[in-house]
Amino acid sequence: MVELTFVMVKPEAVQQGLVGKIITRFEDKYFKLLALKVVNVSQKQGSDLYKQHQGKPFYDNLVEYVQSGPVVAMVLERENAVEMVRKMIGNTDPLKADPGTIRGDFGHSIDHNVIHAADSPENADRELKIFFMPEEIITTTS
Ligand code: FUP
Repeated sequence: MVELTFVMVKPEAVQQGLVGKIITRFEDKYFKLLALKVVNVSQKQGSDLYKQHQGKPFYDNLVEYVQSGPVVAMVLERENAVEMVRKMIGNTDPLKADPGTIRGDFGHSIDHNVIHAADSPENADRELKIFFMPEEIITTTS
């Protein structure tokens, strides 16, 4: 089924100049780019994005970290987009992520792991709304 997903290149990866390489991987895999922006994440956006982790020991650092520099947020579309992106990014911990995955190739550590991607269509819909107004998402791509 054709679906949307939400992806965010994290601050350290933007700083390292990895945005182009990461977008190329998705373009090479036939994703359509429906929205793209560079964002300084607010406290509210950061805490909304990671609200399922509220109360966990790493939560405060996570929300602080995502605000530490610009991120690149995007909405991608293709068949089984959510599952495909999760495969392409690899395990949360770059040490466990396979080579060839984005985290496996570029990730530094579990808390500096290059990229965020929604883990279900429901979360994709929730997360993309934190960063994009409906009119910022292209609906006519063919
Ligand atoms: P993922 O969906 O692969 O990004 O992984 P999680 O939802 O489990 O974690 C979200 C973010 O929390 C990770 F990207 C990094 C951070 N995290 C930690 O810093 N420490 C942990 O032990 C687990 C996650």
